[in-house]
Amino acid sequence: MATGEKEKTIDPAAQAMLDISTAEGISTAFSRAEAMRPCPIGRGAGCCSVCFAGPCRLATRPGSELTGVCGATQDTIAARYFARAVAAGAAAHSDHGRDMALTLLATATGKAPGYGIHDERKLRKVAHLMNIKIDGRSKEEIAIDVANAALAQFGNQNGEIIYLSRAPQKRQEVWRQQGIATRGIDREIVETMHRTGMGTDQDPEHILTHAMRTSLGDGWGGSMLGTDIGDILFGTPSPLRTKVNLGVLKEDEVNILVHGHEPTLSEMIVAAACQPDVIEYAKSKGAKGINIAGLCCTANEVLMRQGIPSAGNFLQQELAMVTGAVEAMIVDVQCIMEALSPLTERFHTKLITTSPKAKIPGAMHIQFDEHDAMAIAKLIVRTAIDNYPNRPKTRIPEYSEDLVAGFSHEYISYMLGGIYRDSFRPLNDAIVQGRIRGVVAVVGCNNPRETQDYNHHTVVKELLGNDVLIVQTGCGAIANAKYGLLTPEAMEYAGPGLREVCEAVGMPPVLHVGSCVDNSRILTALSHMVAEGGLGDDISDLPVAGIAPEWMHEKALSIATYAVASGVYVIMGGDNPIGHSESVTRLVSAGWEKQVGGKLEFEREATRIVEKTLAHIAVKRAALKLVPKYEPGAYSRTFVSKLAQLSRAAGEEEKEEETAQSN
Ligand code: NFS
Repeated sequence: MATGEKEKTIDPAAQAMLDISTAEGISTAFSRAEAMRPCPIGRGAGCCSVCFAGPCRLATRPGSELTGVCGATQDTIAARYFARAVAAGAAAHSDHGRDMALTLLATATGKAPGYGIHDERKLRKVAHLMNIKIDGRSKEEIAIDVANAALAQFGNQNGEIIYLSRAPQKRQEVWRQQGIATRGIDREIVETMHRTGMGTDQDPEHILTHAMRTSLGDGWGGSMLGTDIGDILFGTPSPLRTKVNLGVLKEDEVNILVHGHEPTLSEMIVAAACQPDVIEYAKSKGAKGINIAGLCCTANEVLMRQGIPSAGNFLQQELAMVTGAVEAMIVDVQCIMEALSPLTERFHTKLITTSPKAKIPGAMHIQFDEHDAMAIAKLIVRTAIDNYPNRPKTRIPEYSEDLVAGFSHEYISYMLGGIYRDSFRPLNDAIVQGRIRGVVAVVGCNNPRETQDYNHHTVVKELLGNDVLIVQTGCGAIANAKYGLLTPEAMEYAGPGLREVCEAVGMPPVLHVGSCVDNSRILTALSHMVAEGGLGDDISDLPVAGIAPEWMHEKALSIATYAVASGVYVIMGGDNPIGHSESVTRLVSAGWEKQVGGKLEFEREATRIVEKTLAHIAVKRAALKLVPKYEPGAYSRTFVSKLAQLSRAAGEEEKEEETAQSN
């Protein structure tokens, strides 16, 4: 659903804060998105700015014959634009992974007091995958080797990064045959930047193929290392119950929001806030205690492992400040709106930047250093406490919902198979029998160009009703948590087959598997499903799909690309970012399907996303000769049909409007 005058969000908490913002003339991403129409040329990659003979504005209408000053065609420009976005996204996730490896090294060498190795089993598992000797060695010795091997993945020049070997054999062969087996994480990102500068790679297909190689270094490299090392340091998640939405803020406690992406600092803030001297200090300022909550993917990191509540997803960062109840917002990297800083002039919240990589004018900077983590975390928490007496009248919306999170692929396997024989067998069997039709990952951001959470919610609810098991990460998981879909009670939306399986296993039908780097857990789970047997011999054979219905970040394009390169059908909501080139749009869908078995499509309407996903699952099931046969229309439940009617009506209205305008 596109953003209209009334429909900015389906979240009552966000709506309450938006009403206040409108009444008080507070600018938010919602109001700015309304005031700022997207540039019609830039939106579909119709503009090139990689050299300074330009920028060259090309496509103003499809089929335009214009080229850039250098002769670059619309197709080359769109391919370069896409590849650069993938490189930027891969860089963000991978730099996160690198920092985790550096923290592990500092921890294992005794230079990061306060951190420890919490999951030795996972450490040994990762060491085994990396061919590192385990027997007779201390966990620190093993961890040093693991950290160094991880760091070597970034600068590796030849051969392949180690984790590609976790994929099914057939998938690895596809990568080698296509020349996209990642050599080194950094190497491919740098090469993308080189190739896509003025005057180097000018063959759109060739550029896009390298984009896949770069993205695989994210999914099977930087992100996977980020996840694994996060688990080693802070523990592999297992289910826990907590709360979500702005209502988790507390009237009578010091509210500290951790926002951004990396768990290193946020874990330490959580630990610091539990120290008796710090709690006493808060009480001395009149507060009853200290309440930590998260935003964006930092929220998911500490939620998955510590049960720390989430105040909301991407579009709720400004709204949290508007409650007047946030003493400090601690940010590190990624997805932090610059608009938070001017907001601190109207509210008492201290915006504290902590990463050596990210400063914001107007924010306080307390640089985090893992070598002295607890002291810095305490300083930050005390700064928040000192701000408590400055709190104005608050207006915390009374909306919060329970959720169950913590489904690492290890836990999923254990949950399915039991402690003595953890395995994906029961899941594969349920898919083979048709009780579960397929598995779909619904992931990614919010985008103020879309009604907040609407597509996330609609797509998931509808797929559940069609016996599709859902896995979620990132802001998408938070979106559905806000409406109670991440609880066992969500079973009421599940189709009869899915419900039966979930009840037998004792799992909810929507599994929160973590932050965006934890999409790598999904790659691992898919590889396990293939290894388990009965569903083909490659990821591209599985009846699965990936959806990012409200994405906005370059990271989402990188995730989509590595999922496709791993053999998955991916649908992204919103506008097609390469829409000015029909040929490049075809290359990433039909073209990539031929090359690697996965494909990428852009589709705005939730109802179409659902239909396409179910049709794809049906095709894959038919290829595997699984029952039930694909019956067109069989999945068109009332809800989908109603949506289809609505979207058709909306389309007709739009057309009428266009006709009226052109007359
Ligand atoms: Ni998590 Fe993915 Fe950002 Fe949300 Fe989007 S980028 S890393 S999903 S908005 S935090």
